This record gives sequence, C-alpha cells and structure tokens, in this order.
Amino acid sequence: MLEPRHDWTLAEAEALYALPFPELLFRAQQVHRAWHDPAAVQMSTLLSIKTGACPEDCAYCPQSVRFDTGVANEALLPLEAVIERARAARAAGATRFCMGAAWRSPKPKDLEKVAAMVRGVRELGLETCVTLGMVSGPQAQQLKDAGLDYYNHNLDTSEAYYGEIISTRSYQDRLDTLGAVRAAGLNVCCGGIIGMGESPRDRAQLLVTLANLPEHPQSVPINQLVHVPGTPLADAAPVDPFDFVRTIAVARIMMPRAQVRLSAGRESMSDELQALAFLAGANSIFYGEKLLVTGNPDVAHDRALLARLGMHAEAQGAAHAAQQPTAAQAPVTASAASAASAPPLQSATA
Ligand code: SAM
Ligand code: DTB
Ligand code: SF4
Repeated sequence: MLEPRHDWTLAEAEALYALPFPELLFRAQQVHRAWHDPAAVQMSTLLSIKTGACPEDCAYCPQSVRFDTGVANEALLPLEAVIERARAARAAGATRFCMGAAWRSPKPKDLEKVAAMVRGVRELGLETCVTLGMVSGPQAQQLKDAGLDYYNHNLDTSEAYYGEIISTRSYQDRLDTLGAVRAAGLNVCCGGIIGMGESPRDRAQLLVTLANLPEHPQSVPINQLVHVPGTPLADAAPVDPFDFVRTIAVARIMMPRAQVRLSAGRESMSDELQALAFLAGANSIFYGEKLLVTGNPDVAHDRALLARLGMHAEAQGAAHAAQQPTAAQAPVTASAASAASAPPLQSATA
C-alpha cells in the first residue's frame, strides 16, 4: 500500500478534481478500501458551549457579532450541562463529542473551564474534540494534559480566497494554531467549506495545503455552506452537488488515512447525495439534531439511512478502551454487531 504523500502539487489536485466522475469515484474507492472499512461511519456530536457575539467577521458564520442573524448569545455553559449533553450523545451512539465556542481565542479562565469539560466527557468513554479559535502552544498543551483527543481548526478555503471571506485574521494565524496543536501531540481536525463562491482551483489548493502539512490532519471536515440569513454569504450560489462529491473524493485520495467528514449542510442534501459522498470516501458525519446553531438531520433519520445502505456506525469504545464503561450499549444498527466480528480488512493489515 502506498504511503500517504506530502508533496502534492496543485496541478495534480486539479487533475484529480477534473477526472471523469466515474474514474474519480473509482480511484477514491480504491484508496478508501485500502485504508478503511467502507461500510463504517464515525459519528461525532457537536455542542455549542459558548454561542454568538464572536468578534471575528467570517462571512459564512451566524455567530459573528457583526451580522444580524437572530442567534441568541449564550455565555459558556456550566460543566454539568455539557456532561449531560455528552451522556445523551453517547446514548444515541456517538463516539466523539465536539465542543465549539464562538471565540477568537480562549481566555485563561475559560480554558480552565473547558479543560474540566474535556476531563468530564473523556470519563464517559467518548473521544473529545474542541474548537475554540486560535490557541498558543501552552494552551494546546493545557488541553492535551486534560486528555483532549482532537482540536478542530479549519482553513476553510485556499489562502488566495481567504481574504474574501475573513479580514480579522490571516491564513498564517490559522496555520500557526495548527502547528501549536500538532506540536502538543493533539490530533488535528481541519477542513473547509464548499459553496462560498470559491473556484475549483481554490478547492484543490485547500486540499493541497492540508495534504502537504507535516502530518495529514487526522480528521478532515468538508462542510457545505449553510446559508444563514443575515450573513454576507446568505445568497451565495448553491454548489453543484457533484462538485461537492468531487471535493470529498479528492480529499480521500490525497489524505488516505484521514477520517473525511461529510460535515455541515447535510440537512439540505438528499439521502442519495449523502450515499454518493460515502461512496466517494466520506467516513464520518456530525450526528445529532443540531450542528452549532443550525440544524442537522434527525438521529432516527441517520440511523435509518445507514441501515438502508447496509452501513454501520463505528463501534463505541474503540477510543479509550481502558476506561470504557459502555459494555451495555448496543450498536446503532444490527450490522454494526456483525461488523464487529467480521474478518479484518485485507488492506487494514497491509
Ligand atoms: N470560533 C472558532 C473558529 O472559527 O475556529 C470555532 C467555531 S467555528 C463556528 C468552526 C467552523 O464552523 C468554522 O471554521 C467553519 O468552517 C464552520 N462553519 C461556521 N459557519 C458555517 C456555515 N454557515 N456553513 C458551514 N460551515 C460553517
Ligand atoms: C466543522 O468543520 N463544522 C462544524 C465544526 N467543525 C465545528 C461546525 C459547522 C457549523 C455550521 C453552522 C452552525 O450551526 O453554526
Ligand atoms: Fe467566530 Fe468561529 Fe464564527 Fe469565525 S467561524 S465568526 S471565529 S465563531
């Protein structure tokens, strides 16, 4: 099996993106099957732990203080409320709990509180992820010491297009935070948004930047823009669904080991489009009725979709086996049980 590459060129990425659709999906599936169980989907549940009034001006975001989007601002949630929601997410079958805060960067007293949340969620046997804006090396280390598994920090688009979307921070700021997170030994969750008016070249360049980082992000969320009234991108032209799937397929080919997440925007996608995204190599979703402030498909609908496709949620408990208290938890679908006893993938051992 070929080792993941870190020397991708823009020309190569653009050529993949432009392949005939059947050829692109075939290649993405070959890579997907070489590294992953193509029937398994990792389930992450999101919770906004601090909502709205963000000083940044990201043109897509309902939580920026600069846009009138009707989002109700909320201070940092109390620890118990967060643990309660994490328990519910675990009961619904999630394996990762992602806590998001509408900050430019966290203040020391806030970070201490988030660290306590991370410890509490981890004790439930869930993987932990936070997205808190920019962090320094010592802040990333503080989160690592609390037991954090993943830090989400998206590059969102190409460096060339970034200035069209955000003016209050630079691309280099984002890269610096990713460096601090990686240096602390945290898993990196980093991806982008499709449908902000960017060109295919911008999409290819974003994927080149991600794939040429010193390590591939362990998790790559590919979001479709959620059009939120009041934001500057509220009326952005809708993206061709096949182009969205192409982006997922190219991400899968360029970052074979990563979890590629079919992220925001699923509420406006058909079941058939989501199935196509899985065929293109997506193997993770946000699971739960809400993203941060906007909607997401019902849990029951997602479970039914996976069952109809003969797919299954990644088993709970793989992450922190030592402290796993979930023996009584049933797999999300019957097929998850059989998957647990299936022979190892030929490729997973190659
Ligand atoms: N404030 C922190 C930051 O920007 O890193 C963390 C929270 S922020 C809401 C996390 C990510 O959500 C953004 O980087 C962006 O990729 C995604 N996001 C926000 N609004 C979105 C929208 N309307 N559609 C799709 N993705 C969105
Ligand atoms: C990511 O890439 N997408 C998530 C998560 N990381 C933090 C956020 C999506 C937000 C969609 C709009 C909202 O609900 O705020
Ligand atoms: Fe703030 Fe993050 Fe929204 Fe940008 S994406 S406005 S940094 S919450």
